[in-house]
Amino acid sequence: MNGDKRADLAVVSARSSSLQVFLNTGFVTGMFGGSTGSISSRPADYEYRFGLPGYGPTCITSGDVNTDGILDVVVCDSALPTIGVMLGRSGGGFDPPIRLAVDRQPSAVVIAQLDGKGQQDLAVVHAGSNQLSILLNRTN
Ligand SMILES: [Ca+2]
Ligand SMILES: [Ca+2]
Repeated sequence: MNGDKRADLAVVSARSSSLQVFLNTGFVTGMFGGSTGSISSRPADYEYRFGLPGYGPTCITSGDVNTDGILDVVVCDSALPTIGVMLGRSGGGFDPPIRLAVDRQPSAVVIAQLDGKGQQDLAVVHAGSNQLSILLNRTN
């Protein structure tokens, strides 16, 4: 997520209504916070606050949605029938979420090419219904 070719960790919390990114330091014993620490005991390298605590995101996935070579994330919103696409910034971090309407209580999302047209599309399942939402990417 910082372009150094080392896989990093991004987590969301509905309770604190936040997205946190922990960068991979590249050392096995020091990866994600050190051999004596834990992920939760280390401050995040990047944090985004969505709004009211308790109404935050419940799932996250990553991929390059707009194919600009920078990793993006897509989060499920626990309170609204939406998902949020957060485009990665070249210098690190993410833009505020672009909210897309789906069915109630989105609970998992995947980024994949679903219609064979080359762009990354989104598929969403919901805890609040038996619907599958497919959002096809129409950007050029
Ligand atoms: Ca990295
Ligand atoms: Ca991107």
